[in-house]
Amino acid sequence: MSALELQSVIAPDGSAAGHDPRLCAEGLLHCYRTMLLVRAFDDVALKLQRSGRIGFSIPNKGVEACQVGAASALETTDWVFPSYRDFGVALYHGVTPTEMMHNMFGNDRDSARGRQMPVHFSFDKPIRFVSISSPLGTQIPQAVGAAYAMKLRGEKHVALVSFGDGSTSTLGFHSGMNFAGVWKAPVVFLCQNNGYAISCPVEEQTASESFAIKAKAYGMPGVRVDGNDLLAMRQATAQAVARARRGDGPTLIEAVTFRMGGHSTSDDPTRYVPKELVESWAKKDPVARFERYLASRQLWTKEQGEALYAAAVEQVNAAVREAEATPPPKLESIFTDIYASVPAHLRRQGQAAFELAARKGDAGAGAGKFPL
Ligand SMILES: Cc1ncc(C[n+]2csc(CCOP(=O)(O)OP(=O)(O)O)c2C)c(N)n1
Repeated sequence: MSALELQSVIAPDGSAAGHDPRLCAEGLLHCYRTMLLVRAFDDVALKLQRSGRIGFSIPNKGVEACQVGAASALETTDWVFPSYRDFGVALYHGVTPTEMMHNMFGNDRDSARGRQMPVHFSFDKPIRFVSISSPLGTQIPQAVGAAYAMKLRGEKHVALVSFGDGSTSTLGFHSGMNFAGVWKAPVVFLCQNNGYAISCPVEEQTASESFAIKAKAYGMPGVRVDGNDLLAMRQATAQAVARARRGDGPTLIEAVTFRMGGHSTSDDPTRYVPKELVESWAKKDPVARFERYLASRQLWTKEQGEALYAAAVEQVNAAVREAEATPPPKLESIFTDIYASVPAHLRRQGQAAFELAARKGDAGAGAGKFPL
């Protein structure tokens, strides 16, 4: 398979004759429910942002199959080094919408206690889903280092690192790919080519004929996969994972997909994405494509799909109710989880601040806001 040939399994009409997804009916439905949960989270988060209840969210509409298909090929003992746009990977691996919502509201049950931006999840539980970093591409060398460490220790686990097309222009991508190739590290590079890096289209991101072909320069296979085809993503990731686990080294997967929403809920993509492009990708909607496949297996009807989506929205709404009712972090938590023992000068400064707050009272929500 050349680096430029697009791999797909599910035909546009939903048929996948002769393909064995290596998932039972319940496994396929778990993938479907996770995609619906991602979409429901998107819808609810947009309303929360528009009504001023959260700072922002990152839309995932259009990239659900790419993320869930890849996640479904991992074991829970494998590591994920995600980007901020990886809700499908997190939810597939057992993160709950409530845990994500605590971060979105920055409340006292957010594991970072409100010190991070929304969508920069980290989880207080034994899950191999690494906390999200804002600087693009930094997760790439981290994943390679972790994968190489597993190789040195003789562990048979794999690291999957996920990033967007824009992140291939970072130093982290080139150094990570180079080290992984040289060390034959057990890592899978998942480049989600969703068409844009904020407003920068892929044509302005690279002069290369594809992202997958960049793998050749680093001595590893590169594959281009239809990112809106859940089974193709699952198959390609499973092959890359098996190769890494065998000790044969890394693979670069370019998932060709499309971001059907804005970069974030603060963005207006209508100002730079041509209408015709949005319309052409809407016809390739990954959720509808998987529904057609499930229907061809007698696992889906329109009514069942609507009921499952309504259940997903209710699950996210329940998460909102819980997160919104949870109080903000206490001022005294400012040093919690930071130092094994708080240095004396910080303890003094903290004490002075706590005493001042006790005398003057809480400044109240919104006080001291950056004047934007
Ligand atoms: C090193 C660095 N440069 C710039 C930014 C600002 N920035 C945030 S998101 C983004 C676009 C990233 O696009 P891509 O990697 O394609 O991921 P996508 O958002 O499309 O999923 C940019 C430029 C950043 N966070 N880090």
